[in-house]
This record gives sequence, C-alpha cells and structure tokens, in this order.
Amino acid sequence: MFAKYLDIHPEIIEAIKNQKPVVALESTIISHGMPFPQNVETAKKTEQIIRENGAIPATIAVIEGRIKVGLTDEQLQAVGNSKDILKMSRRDFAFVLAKKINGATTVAATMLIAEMAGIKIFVTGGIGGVHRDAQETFDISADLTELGKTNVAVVCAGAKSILDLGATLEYLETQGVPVIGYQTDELPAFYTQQSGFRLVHRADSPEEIAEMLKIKWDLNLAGGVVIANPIPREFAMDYNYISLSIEDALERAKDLGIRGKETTPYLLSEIKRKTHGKSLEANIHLVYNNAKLGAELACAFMKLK
Ligand code: PSU
Ligand code: MN
Repeated sequence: MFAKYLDIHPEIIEAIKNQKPVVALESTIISHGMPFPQNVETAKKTEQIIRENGAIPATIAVIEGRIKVGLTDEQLQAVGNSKDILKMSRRDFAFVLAKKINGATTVAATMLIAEMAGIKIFVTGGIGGVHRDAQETFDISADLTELGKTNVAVVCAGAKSILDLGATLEYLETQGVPVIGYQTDELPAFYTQQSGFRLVHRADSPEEIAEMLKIKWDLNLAGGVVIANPIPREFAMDYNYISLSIEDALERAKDLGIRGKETTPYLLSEIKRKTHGKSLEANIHLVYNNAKLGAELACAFMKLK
C-alpha cells in the first residue's frame, strides 16, 4: 500500500533484504537544527561514521513529494541549503506528498518512515519533548506520541533543558516508552552529561540494549525505545554556562512571541549565538557519538536474529 510513495535507495533495499545492519537518520536536524554549511558536513560525516562502524546509513526526507530513504549528495545539499523546506511531522504527510513539495522529517516523521522501510535503529541528536510552558501552550512534541506507537529505537543524547525534562520523562512513561541510559543512571541533557533526573533502565553495552529491544518487540509491546547516550566528557558544556544561555534564549523567544514548530529551531540558533558557536560544536560531536553507538547497536541487533 505505502510502497508506492516510497523510494528506497538500492543499497538499502539490498541491505534490508540480506539482514545487514541499517541505521536511519533524520533531516530536520540538517535543515532546521544546524546552519549551512556545517549541517551538510555533519550529515555526511555522520553517514561515514555509521559505515566505519559496520552499518549502512539511511538519511530520510521527502523530495518533491516522494519519500526518500537514502539521499544522494545533491539531495542532502538541497535539504541543507533550502530556505523554505517544511519541518515535517506525522500530521504533514498527506499535504507534503499531495503538493509534491520537500519535507525535512522530524524524529516522529523519520521513525514512521523507518518502520515502513523495515529499519529498526535510528540515530539523532536530541528528541523533542514537553515544553516548559506546556500547561498553557499544550506544546508537547509529536516525537513522544510517535515513540509510544512506532517500533523504532532512537539513539540520542537525551533532551535539551529548553524542555521540561521531568514532564518529558513522565509523558514517556505514560506512553510506555523505555528510556535506557547508556552507561549512565541519569538522563543526559544534550549539551551536558547530567540533568539531575534519574533513569530506571541502564545498559552498558550495545549487546545488552539489542537484547532489550528484541524482548520488547518479541512480546509485541508496540512502540519505540529511547537510548540516551551522554555527550562525551571532552565535548560537554559547563552546566551553569549553558543553563544561563538557555534561560536567556527562552526569555527572548517569549518576548518575540515565537511559538509552535518554530520554537525548537529558534532556541537552537539563539543558544548557538549566545554561546559563540560552542553549542553547535557540542551538538555536532554528540551526533557523531550517537552515530557510533547506533551502528554498533544495529550490528548487535542483527546478530540476535
Ligand atoms: N533537537 C535538536 N535538534 C533538532 C531537533 C530537536 O537538538 O534539530 C528537531 C528534531 O527533528 C525533533 C524536532 O524531532 O526538532 C522536535 O521539534 P518539535 O519540538 O517542534 O516537535
Ligand atoms: Mn511543538
């Protein structure tokens, strides 16, 4: 049914057919999460790291109304250098495909496509979550509800403290989504290894995570898993410094009336400005770190079958 809307790169079709490890990658992080040209460089290097660690990368986006699993260099460049590409979540599929326009897929949209393509492991930077003023705005990322129903494991560096991290963990618990700390007992907060929020689940090797995924899905417990992989210490930011920058950025977003889907991209660029680019550096390195773990996990998961 859905296959007619999907273009899967031949290398990825081959890999899936032969049970080789494949790792999905999102495109909103490229189009809305980082500035050009660092975004395209980061996307390419992320793909390379996944290959070096034994898996095949599958970057996902919608190009002229076609769902693409695996992008060419030109397509990657177009996603990274486009002013008007739509930040696309679950709700936008019918519109983007009918209008034959371009869409950069969020975590939610990428998970959904990865599942259609048969890809179980997905690497990104950070997931969306419950925004701090959600009591008034109802702004809760569709990433969280997607994690509640789509069978894909998301390797990330936790979530940024632009969000209400406590509420985000509560929401994930309600949705039945395990949050596994990789070699940590604490939820990482993206730019920092610590957040102050303890996790119940921990794993210390990719094999251990792979086994948990297999058991969850063998039991038909539908939904995703968050694998929270802390940023490496050498790239982590000072907790107080980044917290102040985040508070400032939140204040400014409020003053400017930034709302809805513009919020996350605005905060990311404002934090980058305030930290003189240091937050972008951290962001890039945590993605590389996640790419390595994601590839190792995809290899371990394939061995179990
Ligand atoms: N966090 C980041 N960088 C990003 C995003 C989140 O550090 O680029 C993107 C992801 O695509 C995520 C989306 O799925 O923002 C969440 O947006 P929202 O809060 O509007 O659901
Ligand atoms: Mn939102």
